[in-house]
Amino acid sequence: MTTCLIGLGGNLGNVPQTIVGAMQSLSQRPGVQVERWSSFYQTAPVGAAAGSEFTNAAAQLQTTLSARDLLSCLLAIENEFGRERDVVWGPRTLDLDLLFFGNDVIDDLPVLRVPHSGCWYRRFVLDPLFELVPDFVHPRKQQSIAELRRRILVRPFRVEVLDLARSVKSALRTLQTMFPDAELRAIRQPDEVSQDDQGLLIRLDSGPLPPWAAPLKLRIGWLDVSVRMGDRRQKLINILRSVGL
Ligand code: PH2
Ligand code: MG
Ligand code: MG
Repeated sequence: MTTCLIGLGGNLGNVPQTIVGAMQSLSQRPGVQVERWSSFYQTAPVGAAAGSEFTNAAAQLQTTLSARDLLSCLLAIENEFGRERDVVWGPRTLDLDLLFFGNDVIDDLPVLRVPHSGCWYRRFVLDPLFELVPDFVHPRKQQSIAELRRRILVRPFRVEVLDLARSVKSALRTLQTMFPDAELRAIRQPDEVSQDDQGLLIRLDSGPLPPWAAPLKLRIGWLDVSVRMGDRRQKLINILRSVGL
């Protein structure tokens, strides 16, 4: 038996009713028991095409399935409740994300990353999880849900963007006015990186890291996102919104 945590969300139709229906459907699957779920949270939509306000929740399950089989099961239930996949990060009736599968770290499967890559800095994931399992320790970050949540509640919230291509500085200036509770900085050299683990340290481009930056990857607040040039601004906005800024 493995204890799992899943994130639930949606913003089309009667989402609370859909979530309850999805939990019932999940309980009826062989090898899956739904133990409990959180209350429902109304959350601001993250993403330019995300649509209207979301309802989010989290649930705790026990399963004898593998992570991969549980994921297939979650996808089947999304489909059962009318999920359509035409727009990436678009409005949806139901999204079921596998957040944690016991203490497993799975990153060798292209379709399945556990723990879920966004779960440690997204307010709409951490608030419901905090209600269910405040002391559960993120097996990669080695911090509890309560600690991860407290990190993103700090204001001003510091965000350092590793700007190796020297291209984000002007974008950061306009974003700073949109996000007065954030403290945005572009970082280009080792001595500009702050020493503590507050806030987020983000790299938007992929490719090799300079030797001085490679050790920083171990930092709790490190977030590596590879995006095309034109998408950087929107990606940053999405990250800042998911932190709750
Ligand atoms: N899920 C998304 C995109 N944006 N915004 C909120 N508030 N809640 C979500 O669950 C959510 C979102 C993609 O999965
Ligand atoms: Mg999701
Ligand atoms: Mg999903």
